[in-house]
Amino acid sequence: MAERTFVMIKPDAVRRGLIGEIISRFEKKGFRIIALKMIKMTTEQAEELYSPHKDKPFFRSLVEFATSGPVVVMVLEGNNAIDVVRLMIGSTDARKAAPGTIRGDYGLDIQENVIHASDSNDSYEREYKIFFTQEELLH
Ligand code: FUP
Repeated sequence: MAERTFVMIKPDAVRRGLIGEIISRFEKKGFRIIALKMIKMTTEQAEELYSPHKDKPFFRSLVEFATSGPVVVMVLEGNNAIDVVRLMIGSTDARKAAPGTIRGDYGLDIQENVIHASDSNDSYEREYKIFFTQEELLH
């Protein structure tokens, strides 16, 4: 079933020059890029993106990290995009993420963990609207 998901390449991965490597994996897998841009997100956008974690002890530090440099945000479309992209990115804690996953191959930290992807359709609907207008979805 064609489905959409929201993906963000985090500031650590942008700083380390991994944008191309990561986008390339999604293209080779067969996903269609529906929207794509590099931005420096605002504190308000970061707080909204991570609002499910607003009561967690790591929330402020997470918002600071997310706003610490440019990120690349995108909408991908393909069969079961939400679950497949979650499989491709691997476990939250990059130290424990399986080799072969994006976090497993490129990360070594639980906070600076390279990439974000929506974990459900409800998350997708909430998250992409923080960064894109309807007009920016190009298919
Ligand atoms: P994920 O969906 O895999 O990105 O993970 P979560 O939604 O559980 O967490 C969101 C972000 O919070 C993670 F990307 C990293 C950060 N985090 C921490 O910084 N510390 C923690 O103990 C757990 C998560």
